[in-house]
Amino acid sequence: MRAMPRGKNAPLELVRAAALAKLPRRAPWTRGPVTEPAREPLLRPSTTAEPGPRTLAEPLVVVADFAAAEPLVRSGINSQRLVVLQGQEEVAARAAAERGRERGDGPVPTRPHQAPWRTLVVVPTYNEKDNLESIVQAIHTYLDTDILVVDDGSPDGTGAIADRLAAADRRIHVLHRQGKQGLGTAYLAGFRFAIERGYERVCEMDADFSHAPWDLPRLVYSSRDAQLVIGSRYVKGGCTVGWDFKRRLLSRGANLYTRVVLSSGIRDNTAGFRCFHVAALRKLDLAAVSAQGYAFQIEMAFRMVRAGFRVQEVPIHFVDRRVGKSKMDSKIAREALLLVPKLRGRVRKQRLAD
Ligand SMILES: Nc1nc2c(ncn2[C@@H]2O[C@H](COP(=O)(O)OP(=O)(O)O)[C@@H](O)[C@H]2O)c(=O)[nH]1
Ligand SMILES: [Mg+2]
Repeated sequence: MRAMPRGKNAPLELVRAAALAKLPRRAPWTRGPVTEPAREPLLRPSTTAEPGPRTLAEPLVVVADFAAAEPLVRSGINSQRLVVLQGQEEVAARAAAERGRERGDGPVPTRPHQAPWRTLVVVPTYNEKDNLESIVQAIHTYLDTDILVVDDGSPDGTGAIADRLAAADRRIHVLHRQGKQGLGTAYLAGFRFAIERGYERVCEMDADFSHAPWDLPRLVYSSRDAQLVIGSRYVKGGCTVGWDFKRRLLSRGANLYTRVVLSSGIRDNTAGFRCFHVAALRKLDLAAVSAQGYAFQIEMAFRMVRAGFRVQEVPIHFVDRRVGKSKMDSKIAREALLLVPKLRGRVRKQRLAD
């Protein structure tokens, strides 16, 4: 095992060594950036799932901290292969990550990372009974954080599972709402909860493992200088895995349309994996947010940009849900189509950032 470099350049040396040793080799005649194939098998973050054989064969890459991890992910390294030390001892961290990968749980840290801010992760649920317990467990494997489940009276009993989890762990909270009221209003309820209870960061994350739990601490750590961090599929190093052509076209089309109409500079406007500064949300007029469905993501990102806040996109591999059904429907798509052009006139430019 390689010894940890010492001295003031230690983190840099570590990254450089790791990068040089582990970057996929390129034939000299190939052009363009070094990237791994987008469609590599998912190492599914569940104790019951089988680990992807190719992913396991690829060596782990050790980096000193989350800041050092980002350039590697942008260069095409799957974050699933990253052992981010962030204070952990290297030998133990590598061993824990290796064991985690073999179990199918990803590059598990020796202990959950501690966010430097009081953080709440909001997980909206509608019929997620087969995902909820394992996603909550997976989140807590990677990040010691509070979690708020916002359940819209799921007919499959997800709400009762959430109550059981909350009763066993003080970090878990549940908000029950009457009937399916849409993703946007679920997140707004989560934001209000975060504001009222004095959290400093609030994250959005799906319950269905589309968002890798090991990417959650990356988002939170990246929020040091950005009031909104977006886990982005459409920046260098990001991708979607497992979606059929129709779903890819819908997402790409929605993002292209939004980019052209709003020209806010954001590439993945519909992404649902995010970290906000609660202080920034306090300054926004949340009562004015009109979108109820997925257009909510477009509207929130645009409002943040218009208010002068810094928005940063970090690449993620988004993986299609493993169990349960998508709640995406034509009504949700129509809402986005009609709302986007209105946002330009409706959301005024103002300087709310310090
Ligand atoms: N509370 C609540 N959660 C929702 C609603 N619609 C979707 N969700 C949740 O939002 C997340 C994203 O939805 P999903 O169906 O996976 O969308 P997709 O990934 O775009 O296909 C999942 O955790 C869903 O359970 C809703 O109306 N209310
Ligand atoms: Mg999903």
